[in-house]
Amino acid sequence: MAMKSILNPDDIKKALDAFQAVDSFDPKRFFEMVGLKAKSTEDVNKAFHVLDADNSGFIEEEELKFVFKHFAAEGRDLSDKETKAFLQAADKDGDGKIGAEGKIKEYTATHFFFFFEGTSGSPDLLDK
Ligand SMILES: [Ca+2]
Ligand SMILES: [Ca+2]
Repeated sequence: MAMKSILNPDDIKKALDAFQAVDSFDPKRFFEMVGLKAKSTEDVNKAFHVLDADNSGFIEEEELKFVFKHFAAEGRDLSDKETKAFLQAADKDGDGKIGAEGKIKEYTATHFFFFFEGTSGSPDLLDK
């Protein structure tokens, strides 16, 4: 499974170009630009699986660092600062990894991509 089979390659390219500068990464904008926001839960789950390279069911810090690589082979690595900010934004329960957050025990990749959105578009389960 590659991101290119889930997302539009033109959108991927635009998004990667937009965050080419080190420390410019904005995860919320990025996931909007690649078009994940408009995707079905199924597709978002697929994308989550791509990013969860070791299949642990979670996206850990070392996987976040290489997020761009999963979108394009030439994508840059995230800086430590970007990786930490990304993790902090997404890791609602503070266990150092992204996946099922807080009381949500079930595997719910949708949370990963929609937590940035507050209420609109985000599953009701979030933040409870
Ligand atoms: Ca993992
Ligand atoms: Ca977590």
